[in-house]
Amino acid sequence: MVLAWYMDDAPGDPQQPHRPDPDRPVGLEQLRRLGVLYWKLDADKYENDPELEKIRRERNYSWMDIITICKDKLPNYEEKIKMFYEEHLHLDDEIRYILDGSGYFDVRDKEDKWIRIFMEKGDMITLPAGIYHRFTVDEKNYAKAMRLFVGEPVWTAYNRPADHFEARGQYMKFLAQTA
Ligand code: KMT
Ligand code: NI
Repeated sequence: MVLAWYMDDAPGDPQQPHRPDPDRPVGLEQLRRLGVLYWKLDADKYENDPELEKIRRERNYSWMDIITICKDKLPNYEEKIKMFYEEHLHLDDEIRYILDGSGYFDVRDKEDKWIRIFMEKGDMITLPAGIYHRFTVDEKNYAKAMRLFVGEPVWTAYNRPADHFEARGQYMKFLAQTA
């Protein structure tokens, strides 16, 4: 099961869980209503996995690469970590499959509250185009992820506010329909 919760408002290190007490869990169904899709796969066989191939084929996730997020492997680590954690949106879906390590994807709900999604080895997620989100590794400082795209990659992140984009308008429409 995916582990997700409403974040607490405590200041401090974003790489800590920020999981409130008492817990405020968020389920798959609620994520789905935000357009966030989730799969659990066997990351040990990502190089030859019929389940992964099926998802990629059905959803046209044709392009992929692998990024390792840790101090020693990622050039400009500190700068990139900071960038990933700026609230932003993309004009295409953000599709990530965690092959090793772990991290947090934070997404805004309909009331603009932060939902934190804990992603570890074997977790695959699609964040829809136009959703405001951010990413950080957790306190272990290590994540290896497959990045997938429908066709050619579109990397640009638009920091909030970015409400004038067509993709944002489309996403708001989607949210209104699933209310
Ligand atoms: C992004 O766009 O936020 C990222 O690529 C985060 C790193 S992938 C786990
Ligand atoms: Ni992003």
